[in-house]
Amino acid sequence: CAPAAALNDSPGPLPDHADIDAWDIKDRHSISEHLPTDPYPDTAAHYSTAAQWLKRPAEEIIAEIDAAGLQGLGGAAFPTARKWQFTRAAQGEPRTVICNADESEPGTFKDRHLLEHAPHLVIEGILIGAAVIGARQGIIYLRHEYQRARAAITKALNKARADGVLGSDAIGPGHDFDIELFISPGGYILGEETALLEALEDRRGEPRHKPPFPTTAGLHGGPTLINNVETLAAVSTILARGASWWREQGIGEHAGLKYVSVSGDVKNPQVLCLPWGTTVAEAIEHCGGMADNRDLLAFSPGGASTPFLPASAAQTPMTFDDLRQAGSGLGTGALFVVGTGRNLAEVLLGQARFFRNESCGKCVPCRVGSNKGVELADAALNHQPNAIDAELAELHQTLMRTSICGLGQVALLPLVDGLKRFPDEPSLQPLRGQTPEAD
Ligand code: L3W
Ligand code: SF4
Repeated sequence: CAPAAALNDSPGPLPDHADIDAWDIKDRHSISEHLPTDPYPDTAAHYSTAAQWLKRPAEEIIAEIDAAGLQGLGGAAFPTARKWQFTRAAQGEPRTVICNADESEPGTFKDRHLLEHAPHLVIEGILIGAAVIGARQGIIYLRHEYQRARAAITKALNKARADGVLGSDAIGPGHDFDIELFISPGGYILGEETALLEALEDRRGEPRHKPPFPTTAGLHGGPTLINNVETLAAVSTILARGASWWREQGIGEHAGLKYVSVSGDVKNPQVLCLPWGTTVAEAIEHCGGMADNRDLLAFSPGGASTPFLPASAAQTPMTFDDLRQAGSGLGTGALFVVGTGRNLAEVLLGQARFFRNESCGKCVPCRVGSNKGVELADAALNHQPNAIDAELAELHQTLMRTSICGLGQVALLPLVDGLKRFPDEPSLQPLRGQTPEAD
């Protein structure tokens, strides 16, 4: 196991090799420094929310989060208040809060923005979570390429310790609490919550079977609260401004605000903070519209795990329910925009390749099936057209039913779904045994 002292909380020298930080959207496009949900324009006010709420019963904190309607913003939308309630009610030690900052879903970079620009909001969310579940330790589990975020978190943690926010009696007399920064050993699957626990316990980072859920049996077998970066930042904001304020930020019946990473064929790829209920078309407009005079061909609203929808669905509000009903999902809120003139089949194959490459190999169907799907599609697209749509659909069903974790369940989904949803797309015809010209 990895004792707290062994956890890596020193940023060390920044490497000079090319890494993800070299891809700096701030350098290429204007991105707002202003964080619309940040309730603390004055940095001296940081942690005042925690100071007030920690005097109140934990049930009131959970009730306020519940009233705000907050759902997990890492991709799965599990009700946050329920997760906090389950973890609080679970018996056993050690009790831990983990911030999942291993943001790796393709097209997703909103957590990076929050960590770099508002680490105190995230730390405050962890602190409040710790008070609610009675945790003695907190961990920020960070994607290893996020060097600037690492520096920002380290600075913020040191400041919080110096100010007495973390450390002795942090969440009440006799209740010490501190937060360690742990750098993920790397690899997409290590952000899956149970693989993350394995890595923290110094084992090979492979997903565990669920249940039991981390709420009852997480790190070293103890109750563990694992939330995404944006979820924890939203908790601080909701408690600072109130659940009613949060609900009013949404459009119509939708509640709250959502950070969205927008990339692809838009003029200004960027992180947006949008009212819930904003449509896909409006998000594209916020980014300056389509780039290079292209029209919208398709979009994926929530990362590589969520199927592409056609341009005709662009008026769909960016909410979990609306996008699910439209046949896709909000996922991590990573809107990937594809313009006309692009080869959609290659985009879909690229997603399947990503999951094939990132499969940890624990389940045979995922390891073998994801590779088989990629090889079949690659051969039909790049060598000889072949009617493989039915075979791919069957393979996907097998992976859906037999994979331990979400990766295997979605590895072939965008490709299989795209074949059904885009019957007239020329680039996909080779997967139906036809050459594009034959249409
Ligand atoms: C207690 C129960 N807890 C569920 C908890 C569970 C987890 C959360 C959601 O995958 C998805 C995946 C990706 N008692 C519980 C319970 N929980 N039932 O609720 O659980 P689950 O299993 O629905 O999802 P997950 O395994 O956490 C997350 C999708 O998100 N995704 C992308 C993810 C990528 C990132 C990233 O790069 N940061 O998040 C995009 O769509 O496919 O389906 O905490 O323990 N009865
Ligand atoms: Fe690993 Fe794939 Fe199985 Fe997930 S589904 S545990 S990624 S082999």
